[in-house]
Amino acid sequence: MPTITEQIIEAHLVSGRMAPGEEIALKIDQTLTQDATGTMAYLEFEAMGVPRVRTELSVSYVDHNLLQTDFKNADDHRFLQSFAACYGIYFSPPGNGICHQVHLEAFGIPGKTLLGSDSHTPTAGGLGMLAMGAGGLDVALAMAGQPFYLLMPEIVGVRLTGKLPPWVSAKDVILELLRRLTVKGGVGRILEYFGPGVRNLTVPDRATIANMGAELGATTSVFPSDAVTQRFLASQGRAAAFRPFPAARAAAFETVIELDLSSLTPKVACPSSPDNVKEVSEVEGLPVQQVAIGSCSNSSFRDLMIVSKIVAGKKIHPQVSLEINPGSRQVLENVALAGGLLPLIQAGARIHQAGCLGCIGMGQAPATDTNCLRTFPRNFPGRSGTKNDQVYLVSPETAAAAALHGKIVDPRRLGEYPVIKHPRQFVVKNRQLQAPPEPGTPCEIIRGPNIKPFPKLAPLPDAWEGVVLLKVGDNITTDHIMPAGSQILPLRSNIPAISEFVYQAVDPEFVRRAKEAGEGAIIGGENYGQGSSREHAALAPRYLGVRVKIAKSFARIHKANLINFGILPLVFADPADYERLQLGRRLRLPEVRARLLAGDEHLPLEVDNEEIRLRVELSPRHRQIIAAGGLLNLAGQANGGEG
Ligand code: MIC
Ligand code: SF4
Repeated sequence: MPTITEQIIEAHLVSGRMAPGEEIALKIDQTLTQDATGTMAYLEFEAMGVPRVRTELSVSYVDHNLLQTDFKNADDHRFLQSFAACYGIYFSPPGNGICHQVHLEAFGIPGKTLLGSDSHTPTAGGLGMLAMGAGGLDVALAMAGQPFYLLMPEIVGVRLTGKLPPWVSAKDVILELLRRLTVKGGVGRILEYFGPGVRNLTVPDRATIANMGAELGATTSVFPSDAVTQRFLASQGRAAAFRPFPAARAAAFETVIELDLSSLTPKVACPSSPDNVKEVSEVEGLPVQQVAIGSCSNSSFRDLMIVSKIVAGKKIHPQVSLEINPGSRQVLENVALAGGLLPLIQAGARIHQAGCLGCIGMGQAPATDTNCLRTFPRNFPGRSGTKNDQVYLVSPETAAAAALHGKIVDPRRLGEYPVIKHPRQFVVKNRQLQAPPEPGTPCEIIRGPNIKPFPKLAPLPDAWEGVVLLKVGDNITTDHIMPAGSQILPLRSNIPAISEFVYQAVDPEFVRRAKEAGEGAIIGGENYGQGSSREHAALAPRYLGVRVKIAKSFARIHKANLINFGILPLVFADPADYERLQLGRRLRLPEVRARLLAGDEHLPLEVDNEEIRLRVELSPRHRQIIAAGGLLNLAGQANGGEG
């Protein structure tokens, strides 16, 4: 019996062979976008000239850029709403919730494929979907009915046994996997969960685990679809969406990771990487000034209810700001109906609207030299909006314990563990989702002045010359490359403006240097470009003249984005050569265009008078895209344009 992943891939395979490392093309059933990546994705979709989306379902969520400090974000929201109506896309307005949470509640279907312009799209793997994050352009192509190309990942089985002990929850499961595997441990892999422990996890638990599989670098994570899934869908008024996908057996996997849920203890990811995992008991006593509950990894009904029960009848510590960011309007409404809101208010929590908020630095930046506990999936340096921030990632239980005590406390000290029951039936009638009008209904796209056209990108020259513009180390995140936060996020639909912030916190001189040099390269270590799916981390450097990136290895989504925008990602044949490429050195790739198109597996790089061998890990399709200067150019050529 094949794995669930293989069954879903098989049913959606358009081309290629299911052998690890081979390029495959998959039919995409559903897409999602969020506003921070969506505006660009829809501009790209519009450029393709397709009159209406060709998926079974496409949804446009507004959840990231919720602060409206001037017209920009509000204009983008209106653009997205009007675009959705014109092109057959569902629209989820601001305040309705985080895309991944709302998608679980309202749209996810076991066995379907979902492509989202957000790296946490695998959250829907908790429902038995094959859900993957991608750059906006790949999502735009999927909306246009094109297949999604990826290298067939290795499918790794995670065998769960036992049952979570009191005060230990799903976040601790994924933190344990991050401790064992690190932020690169999932690269090129899909994690499929099976074993007797699966049935002891609810769908929101599974979603938390699948969500942070993104932090392992995994392509996605997949859970079985079973009686628990059936009950969840019924509780959402969607019993008809259920399809069974029973758990695979150990024999179906070449590699199996064993994880006994009963043996787990409360964990914490210390600053500033999700894999810097310790036992909560090791950091007990550390003073805490901010506690934030929410984000796409922990903001479900259960997550808020458990916090409510823990703080009920008590007051939060006077030095702590407790921030509650509900995952969706539905969560907030159902928590309120179940009596969970009042104890939070009375304990002193600050209740915010449903959305990403502080997780992406849209407000809630912590004070200087303070410690902050968050139930979020990422704590990359500076992501909170504060320089030198100290962000610890924990479960809602550990977060609530700290909110009461003003310091990190092992939640197992809190006494009896409250039991939270999912309602058999959530109140779902107030979902504020706007279905698209019938085809042919008159509509108009509303564009604000912040929305700038897509920049023109030149094709790859016959021989390429440039200088080393920047050299960085291992595990560079897209937050380093293209920071987010309330100042920069509103510029996501304006490439010339947002490019001024590339690598801002790493090297404030980078942009000036790049502009002066005209063309250049960036040198990176292992796992270059991990984290978010933001294609701006490829497009904005490209706009500044970065045409080549040379690293020891690349993260999947970022590499795909580099290719889509005509940046050549090259890998050191000998990682020791990393030491030989210093800032400012002149580089030359002779006959690069011809060699690339001829399928050469190695390229010579001339560095002053020396030569370094670089590996080309690209499919024939990738090579054509890069030679054309980017995917939109290639599509333009195919349509008879000049490219
Ligand atoms: C993130 O968590 O980093 C984001 C913000 O959701 C990104 C998307 C973006 O940068 O717009 C992601 O995860 O892909
Ligand atoms: Fe939003 Fe944070 Fe989830 Fe990204 S990780 S989608 S910013 S809640």
